[in-house]
Amino acid sequence: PILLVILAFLSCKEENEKAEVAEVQPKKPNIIFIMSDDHAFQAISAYGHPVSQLAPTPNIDRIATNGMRMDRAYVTNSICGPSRAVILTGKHSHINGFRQNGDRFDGDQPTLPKKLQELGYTTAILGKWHLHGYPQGFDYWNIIKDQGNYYNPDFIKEGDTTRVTGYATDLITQDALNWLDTQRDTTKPFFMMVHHKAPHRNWMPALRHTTKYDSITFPLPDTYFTDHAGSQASQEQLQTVYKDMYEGHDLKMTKELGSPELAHNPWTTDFERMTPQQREAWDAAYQPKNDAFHKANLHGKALDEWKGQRYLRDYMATIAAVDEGVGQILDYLEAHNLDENTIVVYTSDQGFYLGEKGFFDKRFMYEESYRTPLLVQYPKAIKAGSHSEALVQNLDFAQTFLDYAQGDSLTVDMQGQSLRPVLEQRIPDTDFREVLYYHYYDFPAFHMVKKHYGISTRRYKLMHFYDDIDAWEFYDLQSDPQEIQNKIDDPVYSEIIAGLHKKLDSIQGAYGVTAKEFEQAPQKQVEQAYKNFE
Ligand code: SGN
Ligand code: CA
Repeated sequence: PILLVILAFLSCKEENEKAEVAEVQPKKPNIIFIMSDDHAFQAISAYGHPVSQLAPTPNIDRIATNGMRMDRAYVTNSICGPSRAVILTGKHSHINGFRQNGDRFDGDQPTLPKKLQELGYTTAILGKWHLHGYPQGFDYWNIIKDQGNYYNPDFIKEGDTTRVTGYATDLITQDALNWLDTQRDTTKPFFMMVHHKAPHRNWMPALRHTTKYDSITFPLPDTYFTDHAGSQASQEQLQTVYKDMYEGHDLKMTKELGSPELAHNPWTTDFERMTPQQREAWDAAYQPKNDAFHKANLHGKALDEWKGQRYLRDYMATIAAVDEGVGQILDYLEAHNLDENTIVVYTSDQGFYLGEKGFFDKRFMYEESYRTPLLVQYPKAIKAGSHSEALVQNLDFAQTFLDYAQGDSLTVDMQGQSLRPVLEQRIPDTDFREVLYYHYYDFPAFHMVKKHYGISTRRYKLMHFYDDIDAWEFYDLQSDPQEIQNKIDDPVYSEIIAGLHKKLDSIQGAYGVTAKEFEQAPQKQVEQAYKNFE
């Protein structure tokens, strides 16, 4: 017995020593950053929007249950490439140089993954890249070429492009699981960016999900039909569901009863890439519903509403595979005891319209596209089931991850703020940030949303549309959350608006915005673009 006591004492001592070592040198957290493309917060059931309640996302919601749901997360520039550049650099578009899709990312500049490598991390990026050039700062990368395709997409790995048979979302999830399981350097903490193509246009669900929501009638927004009074920029956009979607490519409508042949389908590549077997399974799912549509012989408002339903069914069904993939990654972490020490983030490169104001796509500084979903779990430090109303931005990710990776010695040349005090509920949400800055440049381009910049506070929003227009808009989100009453000329708000102008000037100064940022596109180019996209 004495021997047992001694042994027990010794092992206890050893445990204590281990614990001490662990305390002195805390293990750096792993980071998994899962970002989908164009995933509206309205389409994540943890956010409670009625559309999502009919098409829940149980696995994405697990992150909210395990951690924090952020209700006021925004982007700085609501479009794909620019959002990604902001996340990688922690700097606004005018500083990182990537203002609009089609720009080329200067990969030589300092970035989050490079910094994490310096701090001892192994890093990987899988899926959508969309910044041209190849990724730097990643030990492993396997990216989708350009926008990518849902079926049999091209992947670029170490410079080689290969068409891979399968469904993009599943292929990206599988690659993530493989990297975690067999490829990463297990002696190092890891940073993995999993960037889905889904649910980007043209919303092609996996074959197993093509009829998933056919029996559901989704609620269309109150503003689905609107005249956009008060917003010239909204009147002149080209992203209205029932005007600008292509009947074949976007809505998967067929030309006539009894035929699988698609109606207007200007970019044939998405469907042409399918194998004959995939196409057969697809047609077997879509032709009966398209035939039913032809028989119904809809017109006018009924047709516009039918298009809204088809859009939402496909959009939500495309998310189903993303949700399953998130579940598989979370399961993997739990099965391998990695969940406690891993920060898992779920977000989108921006928000998206599910028919609000009649829109699809993004770009505008209105809430649906300006806001982005943001869920974060990290059992060690973030309280399960918590939520936050702090005004945060995709600009903040880099500093947040570096803060967790590096601790209090953090000094970086970036423009965001670490979210750590918010995530760990160490400060009231209202203390985090008062004003957010936004600037969208991608004009003339797809959907013809005009260039604009602006600021938002917890309650108000002021924006200026410029280029072939010079129009200010102001909204009181408290009385008008749908942003349909532009109150820029309402004397009731004149003092508030004057105060916002001052804040706008000062935040532009603080972020280093110069006159160069407000250059106009040549008028001829704008006119031509309206013709091209109409
Ligand atoms: C494509 C889409 C557009 C979309 C842009 C930018 N058309 O051009 O609808 O706005 O991408 O999206 S598509 O029919 O070819 O998909 S982004 O998310 O990459 O910025
Ligand atoms: Ca996007």
